Amino acid sequence: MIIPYTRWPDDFAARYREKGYWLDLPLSDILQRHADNDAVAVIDGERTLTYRELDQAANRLAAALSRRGLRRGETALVQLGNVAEFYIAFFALLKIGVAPVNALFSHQRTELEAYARQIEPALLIADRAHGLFANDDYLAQLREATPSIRHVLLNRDGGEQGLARLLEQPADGFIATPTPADEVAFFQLSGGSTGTPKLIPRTHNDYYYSIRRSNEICRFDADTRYLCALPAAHNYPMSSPGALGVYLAGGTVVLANDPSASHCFPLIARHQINVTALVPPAVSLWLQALQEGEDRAQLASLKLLQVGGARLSNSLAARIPAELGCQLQQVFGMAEGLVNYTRLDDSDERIFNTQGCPMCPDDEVWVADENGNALPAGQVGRLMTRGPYTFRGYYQSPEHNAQAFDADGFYCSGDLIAIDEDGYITVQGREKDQINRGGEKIAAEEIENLLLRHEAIIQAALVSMEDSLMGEKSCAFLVTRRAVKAVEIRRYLRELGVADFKLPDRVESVAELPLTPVGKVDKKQLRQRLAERQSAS
Ligand code: J2J
Repeated sequence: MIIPYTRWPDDFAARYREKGYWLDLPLSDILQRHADNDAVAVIDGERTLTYRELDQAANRLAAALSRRGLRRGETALVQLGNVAEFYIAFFALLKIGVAPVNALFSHQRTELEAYARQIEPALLIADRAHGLFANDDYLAQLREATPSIRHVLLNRDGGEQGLARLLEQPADGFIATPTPADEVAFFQLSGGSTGTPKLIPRTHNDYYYSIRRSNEICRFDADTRYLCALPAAHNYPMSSPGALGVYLAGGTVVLANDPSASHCFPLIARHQINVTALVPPAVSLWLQALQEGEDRAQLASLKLLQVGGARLSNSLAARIPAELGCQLQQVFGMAEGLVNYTRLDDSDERIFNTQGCPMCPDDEVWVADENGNALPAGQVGRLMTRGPYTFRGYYQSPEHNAQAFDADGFYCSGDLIAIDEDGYITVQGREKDQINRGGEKIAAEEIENLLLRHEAIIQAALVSMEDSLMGEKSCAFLVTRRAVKAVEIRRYLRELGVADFKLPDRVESVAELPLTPVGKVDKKQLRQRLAERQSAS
């Protein structure tokens, strides 16, 4: 069985191999190569796993899953938070050629079911610590709605379905059977702009390259001590260079439950963390904590702070070395592929004011005007890209793909950027219908569709509004049959089962929605209204 995906054309694949980007190694090699390494790979609370232990745990789980009949080419839906089991499960599944979707821990029923519908998983791995899986009610519902699920494993469950039980069984004679390196290794989650969250097939070859090259740029090595404070399943802390970069380099990953200063500062001090990755709002909160008297000495070991996921203001950027006492690296990446970094030896000017440049010499990035023509350096337009680790199509989405790619296979990310003479990018805005709430992405259409199912709502438009901490928050403009309160709308959406970060921060009732000349909702005007109101207050 093989998972279908949009392949790179043969001539591109040949070139990427020739240039040494694609090595034809499975991602499980990242751990496999350290099978005899007794250095610490991951620290999760009071638990510590060496590379040897992590690899053996993954082998035991992989062996147990094969005994239960899971086969190469099948898929799994996984929802684990920042726990060592996340990596154990990820490597175990790679080893038996089962491709997971790693849902975020903040995801709820709507998201899980949308993913399950698309991949028809044979296996579900979830956590009793998640509200949905605290008892078996939702589990039964999900299984009923997803007949493909043959096996369920639960973290923090001592019973029959417990993950812990499988981790105790021996892996005698286990032989790994990963999928071929140019096939799908797993699915990454798209931030999305459409009604259903899209999945991004990532192959071993492309993802492994992206991690390896990230390590070179960020200089990760066996002395790297990385704090993973963002959701482990997100592409950024997973691969830029993230935890997988650390494992490849033989360093240590320390897991944090959240990026708050009160949680992270003591972890940094205790484990002598030298690099971590944050989104801009977390940076603001760290700076604020220091101003309010948190001891900066706790951060003494921290050498490099990566910031990405959303636009970092120049002023916040400049405060990082000055107040946190470490170097800043801006990261502008996407789960679809392309990642840009400022380089460690770039000037402050570049590090503070740009979002870096592409990591690979064969990343083709250009700026298009609305007719698809290339714009000269410095002009703002649509980001177009293709390259050895940028995907060629969303999973099973031919219609959307026809819009998201041009005839030459360039992906249009929906970002508005400018590229300077030296190839450095600044992110100027966005064309996709998405809200970037402090790095967490909300597809407006997904929420609007759910709002329209409410009996009192006739029309709905979700737009971004500026927020000093989060960068953006969301506002729902509604045309309703009767007066509705924000709390009612939020409760309604929560009951439908959407992730909390997608609930509108504000609800505005209006008599009608403004339209553009072609009859689409004029979101620009709605955003302007919010901005005017904000500047007036
Ligand atoms: C402005 N916007 C940014 C930045 C991402 C590394 C880092 C981030 C992601 C990520 C990632 C931005 N400034 N520095 O996958 O490997 C916005 C853009 C982009 C979208 C992608 C990685 N960094 N963005 O954030 O798939 O709009 O990946 O298209 O979640 O985030 O979101 P996502």
